[in-house]
Amino acid sequence: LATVFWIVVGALASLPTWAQDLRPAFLLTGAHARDSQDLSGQWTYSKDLYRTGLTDINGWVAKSRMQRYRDIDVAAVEAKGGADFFEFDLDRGPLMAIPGAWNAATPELRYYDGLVWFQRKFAASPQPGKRAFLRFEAVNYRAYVYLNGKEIGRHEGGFTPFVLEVTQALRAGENRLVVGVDSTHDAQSIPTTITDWDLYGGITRPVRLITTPATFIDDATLALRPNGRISGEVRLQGPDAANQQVSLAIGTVASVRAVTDASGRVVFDLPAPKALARWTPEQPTLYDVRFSVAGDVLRERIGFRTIEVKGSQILLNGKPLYLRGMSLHEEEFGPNPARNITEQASRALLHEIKHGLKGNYVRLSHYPHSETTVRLADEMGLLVWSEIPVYWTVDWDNPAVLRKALAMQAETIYRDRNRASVILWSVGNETPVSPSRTRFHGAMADNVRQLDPTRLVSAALLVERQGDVLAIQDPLIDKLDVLAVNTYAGWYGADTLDAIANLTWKVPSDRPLILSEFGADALAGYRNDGNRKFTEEYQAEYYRKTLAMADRIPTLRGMSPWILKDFRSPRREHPVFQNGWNRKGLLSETGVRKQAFGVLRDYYHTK
Ligand code: GCB
Repeated sequence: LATVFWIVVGALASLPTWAQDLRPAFLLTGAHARDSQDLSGQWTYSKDLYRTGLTDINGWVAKSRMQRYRDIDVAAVEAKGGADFFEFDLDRGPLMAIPGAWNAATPELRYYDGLVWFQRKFAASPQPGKRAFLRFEAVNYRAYVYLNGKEIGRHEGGFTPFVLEVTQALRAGENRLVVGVDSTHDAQSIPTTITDWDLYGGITRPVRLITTPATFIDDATLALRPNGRISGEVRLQGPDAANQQVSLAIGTVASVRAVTDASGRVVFDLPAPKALARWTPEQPTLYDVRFSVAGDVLRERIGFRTIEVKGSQILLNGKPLYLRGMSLHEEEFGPNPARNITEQASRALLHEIKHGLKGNYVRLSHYPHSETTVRLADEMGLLVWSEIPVYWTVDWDNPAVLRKALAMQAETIYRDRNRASVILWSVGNETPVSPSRTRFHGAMADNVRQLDPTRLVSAALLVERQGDVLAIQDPLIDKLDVLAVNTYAGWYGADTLDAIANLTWKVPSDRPLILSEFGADALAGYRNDGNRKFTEEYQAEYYRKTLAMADRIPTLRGMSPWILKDFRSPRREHPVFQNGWNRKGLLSETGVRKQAFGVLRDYYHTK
């Protein structure tokens, strides 16, 4: 389709310039608390493997017959009789619950990878002087959005939100929203076609129609700095954005005012009030923060804490921290997950980490998880590692791909920078070392620091084996605050479990290290004497040996073993033990605890 340009490839200028154009046009920070209509519910759909809905434009096929996004009452046309006919009708299409991935919705779509059209009709009553926006929390992987037959925008990237203004396209009465969702990945997508998790195509997170005044608060952020000050900024958008008085209230402990500049922006910088309670995993205090201007209010729940690295220590509010963590995929408990992360589903997963394992930390792998999950982490007191899916292989030499990564990172940071729980931005997972890959990650690390100087930068690195010595040989470490490695000795490779006891680590002594992954498969209920892989005993013993090894690393400041729960992965097709599931969970897919769960819980009790 010649008219589609996902990414405008410009010359790669200096980083600050990227950082600026990477800011999405609209953010609608705090969207969950805004005046909105939730478009969740039953949508109709039409699958489109040959992409006729997109490609039959001005083509040989009559223009009208297959374009699913047309604003047309197909049944009414048919009732009239005559020459016109159509080869779709979203009004009479099958139903699917949105949000949710199509893979779990019907067996026919279990392994479907391609384009599907979704439609939702909704009533609206646009008011003069107000603006309307559609906010999608996530569409995996590409979205083509049409309102009442008009294209209103596109988005690439399966895990980050996007906001499209629809003030002009919205009409009084019934509106027809059509979204083409293309799940196909390729060598230039992020991630590429090669991962170890399920595809989960679809509108996987909520969609909302949000109404704002003509001039509104598009973004507001605040953070506690190690210098004891609270600083942040507010940005207005609209005709009256300049010279507006903005009021900020942090619960009942602080309130200040300031006036926006010509661009509608204002910076706040105030001493932290004496009474301000620090957010910690043990006491996750959140304040009701209120940003207001004439005609608009933005409400947030914000926790205040500092995070720093000093030598090999990670300091939370100035105190040394040990991360008792767990890795997590975005996939709810149950035999047929749909990546429908309701608050209840997310709470059930995080509860097992926080209370089942006595953890204080979660690695949200390998992509930004739902806003619900990150907000719950704030509320429940779990520190968060956040990453975008720059995973295994990426087209490192392609500037358009780098730009995609930076844009995805920007969308994630703008979305989550008010979350106290998020302490680490990771710039990659297990990417083989090469000069172009290191440059790529280096640009990502610089971008993170530019966008968010208040958090730490890390990456899950590959471990280098030199006899019995495990080492990190990676020039990227110069760009990282916290080193992290994935290690699988005793599972992948030739080592027996007993050999783990002989392994030693050679890592920089001046920086904190975390084990971002280690793990072994076990099928819940499969028991044996412990020598066989896939038994619960083997996995439990693997954990004992690996934890003993971890205790021998002087700079180790935490871990996020792989993984809380068995998760769907098309890579894993052993017909007895796997059947499409990666079995490295400490819990089965339905939440049954394996032996190793108790091993890790007991270990965390001692930490
Ligand atoms: C890894 C990957 C993770 C895989 C895991 C495994 O190193 O980071 O995505 O699922 O190993 O199970 O092999």
